Amino acid sequence: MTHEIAVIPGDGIGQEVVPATLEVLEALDLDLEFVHADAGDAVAEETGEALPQETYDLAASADATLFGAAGETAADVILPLRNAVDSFVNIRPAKAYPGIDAVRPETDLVFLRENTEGVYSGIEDRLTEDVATLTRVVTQSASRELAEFACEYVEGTGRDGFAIAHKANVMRETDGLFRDTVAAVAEENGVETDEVLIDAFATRVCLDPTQFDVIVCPNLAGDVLSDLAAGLVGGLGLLPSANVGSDRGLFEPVHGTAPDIAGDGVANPAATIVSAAMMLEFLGYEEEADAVHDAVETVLEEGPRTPDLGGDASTDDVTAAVVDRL
Ligand code: GGG
Repeated sequence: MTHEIAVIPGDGIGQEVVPATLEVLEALDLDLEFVHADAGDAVAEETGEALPQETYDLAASADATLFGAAGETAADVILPLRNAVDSFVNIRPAKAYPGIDAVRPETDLVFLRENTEGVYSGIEDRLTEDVATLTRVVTQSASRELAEFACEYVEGTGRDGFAIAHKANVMRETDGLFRDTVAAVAEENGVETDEVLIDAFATRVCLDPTQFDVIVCPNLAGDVLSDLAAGLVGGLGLLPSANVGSDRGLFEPVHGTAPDIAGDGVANPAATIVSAAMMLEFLGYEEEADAVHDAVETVLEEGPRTPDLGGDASTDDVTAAVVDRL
């Protein structure tokens, strides 16, 4: 059966790491049909629309989407695209790789981030020149869907349970509802949970990341804390992610457009290649997904490495080495 993959590089280094990842996928010779589409700052400048309707429709109908990075138009691109694939959870593993100079080489975390609401609900107003407001939406239904997924995830991956990261001592209604709902679903499913305040988590994870394993958190917290975890493992060039819905998924590196190096040909493709491995697993190509993971892990350990990891290799060098390993 052919799987249709929407390919949306977006902006900045998305234009470099996504083509690199396609080279890896093509080397596997699977029954994948790649359909290319545009979104982001450049399209917005040209057409006035950051996310053309045909790009949205493609993501909504394809079996999976491979996305690169969003820049200034992130709110108009990545948030609707996650809606297009009905994604209720953003899975962000943060793992240190052997041989990489990491602040905390013992780090092995998985963030399960709520992906539809919270402060990313897009409800903002400018009331006066002096005052802007934001409405933070938390629903029991979205919290429950995330929690049910988290329970299945820890059971499926043989983990002990998960931590619920929140700030319910201040955001009593919204994070209170999130915490209580997630905890109740875990209890219904016999899954153990811990609770941790988001600010305390930030300190504790830096001091000793082995205190944590799977972390279930609201939308913004998941975005910020996973970037923090990237700092522990060697940088944003290493963190993949999967936006998973019931039938579809959108796979993207955690990093953004990296305008400081965009166009230089030195972006680290590892995060996007591993995101594609997560896509392969989602589509049922488990053996190939493992092979891609292993190839990336070997290349990270033995080199070549891009400058973010202390090397002087190009995106093409790293990609060729991964393909070679495969
Ligand atoms: N590939 C990730 C990306 O484009 N990040 C830019 C960004 O601002 N993302 C916000 C988010 O992931 O919710």
